[in-house]
This record gives sequence, structure tokens and C-alpha cells, in this order.
Amino acid sequence: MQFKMSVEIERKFVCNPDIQELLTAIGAVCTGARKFRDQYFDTRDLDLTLKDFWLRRREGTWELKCPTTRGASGTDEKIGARPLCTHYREITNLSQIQYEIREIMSKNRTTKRNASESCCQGELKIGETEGSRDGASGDDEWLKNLSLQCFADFTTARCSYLLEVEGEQGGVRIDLDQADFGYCVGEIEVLVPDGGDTQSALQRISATAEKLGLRDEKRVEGKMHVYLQRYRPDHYRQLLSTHIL
Ligand code: V4E
Repeated sequence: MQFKMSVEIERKFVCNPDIQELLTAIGAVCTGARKFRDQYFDTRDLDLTLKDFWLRRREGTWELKCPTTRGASGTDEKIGARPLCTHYREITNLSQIQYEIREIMSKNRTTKRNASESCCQGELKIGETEGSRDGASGDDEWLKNLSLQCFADFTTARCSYLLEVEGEQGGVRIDLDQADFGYCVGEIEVLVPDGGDTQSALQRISATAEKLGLRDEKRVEGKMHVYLQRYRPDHYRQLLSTHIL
């Protein structure tokens, strides 16, 4: 079965103390504030994140962010090899998420087997049901079956804004995030249906950044970047060395 998917195009920015007044001044409307807990999962070998897949449970809702073939386009958007905006396909259907993860792991397994026949000894093989060994049951059984464990757990207080431009379809969303480990970041975000017009989304993000006076052309670190750097330095180093972060 095919599910509808979206591509999230996003640019992060450093929040200045006057950002909320600025957002109101450019016509953005506050759509609400909320707090949510995020838990991210991966295998011990980091099969997902080292391939740039991000599995998250946010307040009971699952999401898998998957890399797209194109990160960004247009020379004005690229800073060296790092695009200013990120593009991720978002999957929210749990069966589809589980299917995708099995696919990723099966590809990884083949690669690892080719690289070394002996490296997997003693590890849990994918498809083996660890849950059945330790008697675990319930909604999280599938995590155990796929050897997935939580590697990041934090809460964010988010204030969201919507900026609609006359004559343009769809608005631009701006989120102001404050993570409980003491990091604040802003995000300008547009959701595009899979196969939709990413060029127009990039232009809208760029126009919004300009209105907000964001002239800093450096890619800004996300919450996960800072979290891993602080609390999971080994994981962080591996992501840096594979150019995922
Ligand atoms: C680290 C990461 C991902 C995890 C989620 O990141 P992010 O979009 O920053 O979280 P959040 O809370 O804003 O999610 P939302 O509410 O928008 O769904 S997904 C992709 N990455 C990698 C990554 C990267 N390499 N560089 C940057 C600037 N961002 C993310």
C-alpha cells in the first residue's frame, strides 16, 4: 500500500531576543505554544542515523525522517558542501516506518556481511525476537525485535508562527524551540507533498529569512546536534565523520 508522504524543507536560525516582536512586525501570526517530549531510537551499531534516518516518538506519535536524494539546490543556497536548508521525507504511518527500517537494516546487513563475516558474532541478529526472550510485550515489542533503543530523550517548549504571503499558496511556519538541556533554535519550515514544488518552498524560506534579517549564511546547529555533542560524544563523532551532521 502507498502512503502519502511529505518532504520537510527547513532552515534553522539563531533566535535573537527580539525575534517575537520581529515576527509580529513582518505579519506572522502566533498559532500556539506547546511542550513535547522527543525520544529518538537507533540500533547499537547506529544503523539508522549513520544513514541519516531519524526515528522519533513524540508524545506517542511515531515519525521517520528519511534523507532525500537532493539536499538543496541553487548555488545561493549552498555554503561550501553544506546546504543551508535540509530536506527530509517524513513517514508517519507505523507499518510503513517498520517496513522502511527493515529495508535499511537488511541493506546494512548485506554490506556488513560483505565487509566481514565474523563481526556479528554475539550480537542480536535483525529479525530475531529479543522480546520473546525476555518476555517483553506491548506496544514497544517491535522496537526490541528490531534491536532499537533510545539514544536521545528531551523536552522542547515550542512557540509556533505562521506567515502567509498574499497570492502565494501555503504559508511558511516558524518555530521557536527551547530544549530542556538549555539550547534555543528557530526553524523556518515548509512542508511539500512528495514530488511537489521544492523550488518554490526554498524561495519562500529564503524570502522569510530575508524579512527576519537573517544574513548569517552559516548552517545553524539543530537540537540533536547539540544534544549528541553534549551527551553522546561517540555517536556525535561517528555522525561527524560520516558527514551526517
Ligand atoms: C538531527 C536530524 C533530525 C532529527 C530531528 O531534527 P529537527 O528537524 O532539528 O527536529 P525538530 O524537533 O525541529 O523536528 P520537527 O518538529 O521539525 O519535526 S532529522 C535530520 N537531522 C539531521 C540534521 C542535519 N544534519 N542538519 C540540520 C541543520 N538539521 C538536521
